[in-house]
Amino acid sequence: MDQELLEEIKRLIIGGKVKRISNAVQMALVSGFEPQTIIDTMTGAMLQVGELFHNSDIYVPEMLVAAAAMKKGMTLLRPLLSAERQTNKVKYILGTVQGDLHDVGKNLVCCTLESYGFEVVDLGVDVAPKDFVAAVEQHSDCYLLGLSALLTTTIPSITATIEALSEAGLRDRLFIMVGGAPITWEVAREVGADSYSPDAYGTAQAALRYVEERKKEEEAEE
Ligand code: B12
Repeated sequence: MDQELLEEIKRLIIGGKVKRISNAVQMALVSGFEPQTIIDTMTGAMLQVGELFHNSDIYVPEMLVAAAAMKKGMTLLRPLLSAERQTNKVKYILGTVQGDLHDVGKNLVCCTLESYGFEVVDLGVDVAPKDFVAAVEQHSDCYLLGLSALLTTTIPSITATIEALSEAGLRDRLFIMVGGAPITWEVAREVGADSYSPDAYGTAQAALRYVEERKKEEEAEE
């Protein structure tokens, strides 16, 4: 298999070449690369984009087109993940809280979780507490929830969401993770979340760790 095809996908994501990404992904598939290998390549490229952005080597428009290219590639690859992974997935409800329209980081978290085998229920941006409650009620088998907030002024929306979940009697069944530029471990504790991560990779690792712990506890109880 031609490794250069993966290098090309990486370059297209970093360069935000939305129109050319589908063709490159198709070529990699035809040449025999597994969908997961291509997803890992795209995730690696997006992590590099995140780093370039944080070092001010690229700016918002470049980052947004890179994120769009990743999203386009994922729409092709998602249906191709193995049937076992499609049916045996752990769900993760994710959304940006009320009043907040930032979604680049949330989308990156979404793609990364999917690439690690989670089935993400993406509620989008500006999600009201009652809509988080409705989603958790609807997906009664889901115990993972991620709340994204990029504005200091929308941190209270996280608190309001967690309070609404408590009032609905749903809080205790959930492992709630929070993230976004103004969030720290201290903020996470203050709002009553269970976990925090500064990036998409850390989010996936923390979710995987929690799922493992939970499985062990369930096995011990049996
Ligand atoms: C792009 C951007 C925008 C775009 C958003 C486009 C979009 N579709 O998302 C636009 C132009 C629309 C925008 C608007 C505004 N913005 Co703005 N924006 C940014 C900017 C430059 C980048 C954010 C970003 O995409 N980062 C890149 C991604 C990859 O990183 P990330 O979002 O942090 O996500 C990572 C982690 O945080 C984590 N993560 C994210 N979500 C989650 C969730 C969970 C569960 C977990 C565990 C982890 C996690 O993983 C992600 C991937 O590694 C930031 C500055 C900055 N450096 O952060 C300002 C910034 C967030 N914006 C800011 C402001 C003030 C605004 C506006 C109010 C401006 C205005 N006056 O209109 C509006 C508000 C609109 C609204 N109601 O939401 C301020 C916020 C200040 C503050 N502390 O409150 C910032 C910090 C800029 C600044 N320095 O002043 N913005």
